[in-house]
Amino acid sequence: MSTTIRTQVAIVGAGPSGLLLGALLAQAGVDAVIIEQRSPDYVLSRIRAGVLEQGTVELLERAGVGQRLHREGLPHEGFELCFGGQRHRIDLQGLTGGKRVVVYGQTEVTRDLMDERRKRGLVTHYGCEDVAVHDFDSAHPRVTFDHEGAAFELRADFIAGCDGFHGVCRASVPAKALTLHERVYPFGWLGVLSRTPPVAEELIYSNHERGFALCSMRSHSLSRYYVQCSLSDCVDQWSDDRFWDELRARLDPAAAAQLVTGPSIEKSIAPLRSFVAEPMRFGSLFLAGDAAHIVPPTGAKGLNLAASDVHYLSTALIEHYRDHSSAGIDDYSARCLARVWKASRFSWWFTSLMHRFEQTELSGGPIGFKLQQAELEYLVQSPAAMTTMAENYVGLPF
Ligand code: RFL
Ligand code: PHB
Repeated sequence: MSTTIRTQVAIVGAGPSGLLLGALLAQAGVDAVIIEQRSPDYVLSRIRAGVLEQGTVELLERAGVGQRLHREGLPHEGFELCFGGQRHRIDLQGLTGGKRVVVYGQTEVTRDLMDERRKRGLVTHYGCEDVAVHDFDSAHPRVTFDHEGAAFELRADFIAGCDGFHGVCRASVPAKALTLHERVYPFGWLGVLSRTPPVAEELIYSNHERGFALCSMRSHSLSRYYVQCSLSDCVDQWSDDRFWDELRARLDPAAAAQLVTGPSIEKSIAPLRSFVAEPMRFGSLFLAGDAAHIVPPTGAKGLNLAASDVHYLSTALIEHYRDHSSAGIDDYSARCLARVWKASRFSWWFTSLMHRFEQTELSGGPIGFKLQQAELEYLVQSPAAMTTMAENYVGLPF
């Protein structure tokens, strides 16, 4: 016997997509229940994104979680490209008519959304097992799951699949209804979080013969750094000393001299992938965020794409309940995918420009490196090219 629960929107996954959707629906009086397989602490322990586009910031404000973000987030008006031993600034604000990004960790976004949900008394079931979605080709979809030893059935009008790349929602769609596009890159990112002041005020993206490096941050006293590594590497092979030496070697002499090192408080390796599943709606099941698409992190677009999906989805569902209109629901997939493909293109391009590729790749080896240097030189000398880059980095409108 299972216990039946009823809601308007069943949300699978309490990552940023699911929590943000829940918050926007709650603002409009639409009832939603979130089902998450992990614990709150586990969700909060995942160190991921750091850069929020202005559109994402505005959406978080609308969801009622803008206060701490404005207090503690670091507005960035530009970033630096490093190559040939020198740094070149990309003036985001000047090139885009005043737009900028905010550095604020995904962990903090998640924490703010969780706190808001708790304050409003909204229901999230953490630690759910055997989560399964059913009947989404009908108007009566269901989610079944086990929670603390008891079986539950959640009946809803719609299911939002916000359960990330490895989730159950996309995997439940019949293969013939889906087209999958995928590229796996032949390297990974080794990331380190350390309680040290960031090497510079702005982010540094470095193209170096030894491989890509990125200097980012979470605050004035917390740094986040990445180096391109081999896919076969494991974290144990990377002592803190080895990491700092490698990062220093990939920076310009001035930044290398400035780098403050310290013990790592988190260290992990992430593979890089471009992935898009089409379409993003199947009857009463909608996919949003990493459940539908993955971009390599070079362009800082993953979380921001999750936010634009959630904007389209929340608008569509609110219109459905408030105006009895199915227009937003019918257009959901096409509207999301138009933006997803543009961000995927930018992320792929920036990844291709900044990383060292093997000799075996089409544009790899020494000639590939030379071509990258030529493109980077062109980029920092051409206002048109820099504007294109800045426009994409701050985020296309949604
Ligand atoms: P998430 O965050 O993966 O959350 C999905 C949630 O669903 C749960 N789940 C299930 N729940 C119930 N039943 C099941 N069967 C379930 N299966 C899974 C999971 O436990 C999880 O809680 O997806 P979401 O919400 O779509 O959010 C996407 C973002 O997390 C992701 O796009 C970004 O982190 C990507 N990303 C970046 N994005 C940016 O916009 N800017 C950045 O600077 C940036 N940097 C990054 C990144 C991702 C990285 N990694 C590790 C991939 C840097 C890195 C290193
Ligand atoms: C991060 O701070 O984790 C970060 C920043 C920019 C990126 C990717 C990750 O492009």
